[in-house]
Amino acid sequence: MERTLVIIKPDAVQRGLIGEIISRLERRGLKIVGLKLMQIDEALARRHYAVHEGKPFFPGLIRYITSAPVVVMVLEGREAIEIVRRTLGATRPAEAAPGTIRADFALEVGRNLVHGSDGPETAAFEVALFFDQAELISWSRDTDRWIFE
Ligand code: IDP
Ligand code: MG
Repeated sequence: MERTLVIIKPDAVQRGLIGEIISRLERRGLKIVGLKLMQIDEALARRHYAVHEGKPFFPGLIRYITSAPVVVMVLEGREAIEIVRRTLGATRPAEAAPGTIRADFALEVGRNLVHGSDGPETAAFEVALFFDQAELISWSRDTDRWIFE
């Protein structure tokens, strides 16, 4: 089973889309093992987005992600990383496939509502960046056998 980090970004929180976004990921069958509302400070934002440091959009990205509360969650499932990325849609909402969160609710790359880890190493790094071990719950779900073969 893989674990991946999702951030419901400030624009999604401000627009009242927390429930909609959690619902889409939850009903897909992914299991929630961590979930909280928080405000990202500048230091955390810089660590999370360190790979983008130096790019023209970096200062705006840090302002955006720290501008209002976010909801962070850890989702678990087979191939959870790729499944989440595909459920979110392409980074640029204009290029996102219809039916994805970014295509259905967003227009611009700088207000694209959600973050999902992009690979196993980043997922492990990001989960540890946002959650203490004690905040992550390993639980057995009675419906797992109806979701996983
Ligand atoms: P991802 O979120 O789909 O992994 P990345 O390329 O890793 O996309 O970029 C991280 C975030 O930085 C994007 O989700 C978006 O919020 C922001 N971003 C990326 N490119 C641009 C841009 O050209 N203008 C403004 N913001 C951008
Ligand atoms: Mg990325």
